[in-house]
Amino acid sequence: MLRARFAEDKLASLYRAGRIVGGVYLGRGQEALSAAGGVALRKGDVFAPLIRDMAGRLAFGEPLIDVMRTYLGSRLGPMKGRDGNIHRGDLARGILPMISHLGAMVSATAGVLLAKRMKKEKGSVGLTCLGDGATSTGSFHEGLNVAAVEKLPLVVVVADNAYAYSTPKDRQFACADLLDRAKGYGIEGEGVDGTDPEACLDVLGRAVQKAREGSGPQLVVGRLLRLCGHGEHDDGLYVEKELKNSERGRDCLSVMEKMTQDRGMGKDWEKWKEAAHQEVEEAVKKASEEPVPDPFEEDWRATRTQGAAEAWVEE
Ligand SMILES: Cc1ncc(C[n+]2csc(CCOP(=O)(O)OP(=O)(O)O)c2C)c(N)n1
Ligand SMILES: [Mg+2]
Repeated sequence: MLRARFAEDKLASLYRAGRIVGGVYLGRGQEALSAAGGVALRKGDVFAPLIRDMAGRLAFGEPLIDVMRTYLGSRLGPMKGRDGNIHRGDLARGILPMISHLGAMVSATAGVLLAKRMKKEKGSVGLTCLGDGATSTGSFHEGLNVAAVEKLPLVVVVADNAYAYSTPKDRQFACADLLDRAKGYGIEGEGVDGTDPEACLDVLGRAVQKAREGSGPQLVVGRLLRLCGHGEHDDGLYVEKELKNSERGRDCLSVMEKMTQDRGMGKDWEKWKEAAHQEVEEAVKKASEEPVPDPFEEDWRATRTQGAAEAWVEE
C-alpha cells in the first residue's frame, strides 16, 4: 500500500511536470482492496488489474522498476517503451495487459482459466478488478455468465467507489447493492469495507480460497471512494461532500497507520515508509536515465506476438 501510494504521488508530480506521455490514473484510497487481491494470489495465478490497481500489481510481484520504465517510456520495460502506461502486462508473471474497454478483462481472465483447464493445468485462480461502472457493460455480463456456467476459479473484485467518472451510482444501475448481481449469475458474493485493510485481506483471502477449492466464481464488492479525480486531469469536484466526509471516504493508509500504532508497530511503519520512499526515488532515477525506443532499430510487431507466428508456422 505504501509503495503504491508513494509511486503514484511521484507519478502525479511527474505528470504535472510534463514528463509523462498520456494520462495518469491513480488508485488513491483504493490501495487496501487492491493490495489484498494481490496478496491473496500466489505464483502461477492470473491477475488482471485495472487502472486503479497499482497496489495489487506490486503486491502480486510486479517490479516497481517495470512500472516506472513503462510510465517514462524506457525501452527496457516490459512494453519496451511503446505502450500506454496502464496497459502494461507481463504474461510470464501472470499479469494480463489491461484492455481499456470496461468489463473486457472478465472475459479475458475467464478465457485464460478455460485454456488452463483444457491443458489440464490445475490449481490456478484468476482475479480481475473493475469498478462499479464496468458492471453495467455487456462484456461484464457475458464474461461472468460464462464463468459461472463453466464454474471457473475466477474472482471478480468490484471497487465500488460510487462513481463512474462523474456519473453517480443512482444513474448507473437500479439494484440496491452490486452484490445482488451475484445471485443473478448463480455465484457467491461478499461485500467488504474497502477502507479497512484487515477486512479486505480476510474477504479476498476467503474468495480466492473458495475459487481455488472449486466453488466457482466469487464476486467481491469493496465499498470505498477514490480520493482523487478520475485521472490527474480531473479534480473530482462532483463527488458529494457528504460522501467524502463519511466512513466510506476514509483513507485506508491512515487506517493502516493507526492500526500499526495501536499495535505498537509505529516504528516499523516509519521504517516501511522510508524504505518505500527510497525505492520509488531510485526506480524513477534509474528508469529516467534509460534509453527510449529507437524507431530505426525497433521491430514494431506487438511485443507479445513476436516469435509466436514463426513458432506456429514451424509447428
Ligand atoms: C465500454 C467502455 N465505455 C466507456 C469507457 C470510458 N471510461 C473509462 S473509465 C470510465 C469510468 C469507469 O468507472 P468505474 O467502472 O466505476 O471505475 P472507476 O473509474 O470509478 O474506478 C469510463 C466511462 C470505457 N473505457 N469502456
Ligand atoms: Mg467507479
